[in-house]
Amino acid sequence: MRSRIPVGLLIGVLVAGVAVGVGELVAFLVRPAAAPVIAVGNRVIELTPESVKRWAIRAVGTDDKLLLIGSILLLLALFGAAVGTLALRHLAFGLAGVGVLGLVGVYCALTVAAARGTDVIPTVVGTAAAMGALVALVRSATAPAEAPTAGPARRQFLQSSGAVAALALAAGVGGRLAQHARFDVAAARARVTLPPPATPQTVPVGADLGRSGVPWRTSNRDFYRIDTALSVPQIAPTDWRLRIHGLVDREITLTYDELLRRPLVDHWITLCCVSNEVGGNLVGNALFRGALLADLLREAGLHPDCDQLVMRSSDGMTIGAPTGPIMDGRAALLAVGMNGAPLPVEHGFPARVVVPGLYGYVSACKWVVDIEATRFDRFQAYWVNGGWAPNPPIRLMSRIDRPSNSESVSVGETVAIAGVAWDQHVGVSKVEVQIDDGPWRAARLATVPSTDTWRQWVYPWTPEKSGRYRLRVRATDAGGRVQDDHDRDVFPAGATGLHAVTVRAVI
Ligand SMILES: Nc1nc2c(c(=O)[nH]1)N[C@H]1C(S)=C(S)[C@@H](COP(=O)(O)O)O[C@H]1N2
Ligand SMILES: [Mo]
Repeated sequence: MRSRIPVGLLIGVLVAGVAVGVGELVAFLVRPAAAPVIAVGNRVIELTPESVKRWAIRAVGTDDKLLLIGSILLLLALFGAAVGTLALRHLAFGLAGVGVLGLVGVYCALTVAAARGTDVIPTVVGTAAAMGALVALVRSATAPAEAPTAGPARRQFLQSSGAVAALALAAGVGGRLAQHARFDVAAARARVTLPPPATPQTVPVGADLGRSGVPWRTSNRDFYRIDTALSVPQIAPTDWRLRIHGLVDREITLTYDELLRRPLVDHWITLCCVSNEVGGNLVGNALFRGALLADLLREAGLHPDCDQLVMRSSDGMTIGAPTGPIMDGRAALLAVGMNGAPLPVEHGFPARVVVPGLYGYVSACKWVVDIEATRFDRFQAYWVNGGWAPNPPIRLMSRIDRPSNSESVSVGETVAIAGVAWDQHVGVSKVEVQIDDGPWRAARLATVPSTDTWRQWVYPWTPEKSGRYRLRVRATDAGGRVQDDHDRDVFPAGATGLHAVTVRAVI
């Protein structure tokens, strides 16, 4: 063989594939979060500076997880290719390279939040299998020196490569399927029947303006998803426990059945992410069903000096919520249902917290398993560690959903400019629309069941001549405060500024 480099590259990529594939297979015996790529990915998320995370969310939105996994696999293939070429010269160096990679995996599996000792097993076994594959492939590639002709030797090497590739693929795909079969809680979720709420709620009359850009109710499928979970936590309802402890008189441990036996309420709540840009869609409105968190905390005998509730999810997320809003009588829910169904797994099944008037990162802990009553001066939760404000109020915000940016409209024809505005638990009293630099004109508002939701608005407008128009919107809250028009970044306490779209009127 003249050039050995392609052979080395191929060997390296295959060996990396074996590590990943066998790791996935063994993760079936441990748990999905222990799969090497997932463990490394979760650790990378933790170690990535907040500014890079924000850039990623802005650049690719909710595809950030795909981007991360793709990058890890690509890096792994590149590193593998280097190791493969090295191994053809000195097998020991190649093996050392695989070992280094294994150590990185072990480090990640052991140090990631909510790690368990057994999480290293898939990485260790995957690394060992990769070393075995490396030895076998290097032997098969170097044996031809003694072979009579290059032809059969080459064929033999290609055959071994093919076998290794098939093995890696089968282990990976099989492992993933087996993980799903063993750990997925979709079936357990489907068996759950939620008890009805004390007072059933429907879509409030007049809440849906119909022609608005987005429906009043965001369906579970369309509801934005923001979290750090590379593999969605799978918690069977029978295994779920919530422990309430810390600055309380009596610790409480709650099971799912006990939670369902508590009085449940249905409440429309608009949930919003602090990373939502002006005009963005990281906001949704759903009918949440749950038990009042304040009742539980009172039963536990919450101490008056507790000003922060630190909520932990099964995957080690920490979310610090201010105690005040949770105890002030609003519908702060330990939620089990969303739009009439048990919480979707991606949205926190079996249970999560939702608090009207607080951003998700300071309240809405999904897959919650632990609530510790503590103080802001004693504990800094995950996002606050990354520099986000510890306890910011939700920003008064309005958005134009229709027409969309750069849409064409017809001269002389009336278009419904429509959208939503929100300032949860404060309320929106007025929405105004401005065409170019014209006067601000009041839009028609839909009725709302409470101040805890967004409010749809619509403003009919007839462009009179052709050309470009800039449409802007601003809201006024229930206290008469007009929306801040100063442009501010989402970091560290939520974006401000007015949403504008440009349309073209044509004849
Ligand atoms: N366990 C866990 N809960 C979490 C998060 C997370 O990363 N992990 N993200 C929070 C953030 S930043 C937001 S905005 C909301 C989003 O909830 P959703 O995905 O149901 O829309 O969940 C919050 N709860
Ligand atoms: Mo968020």
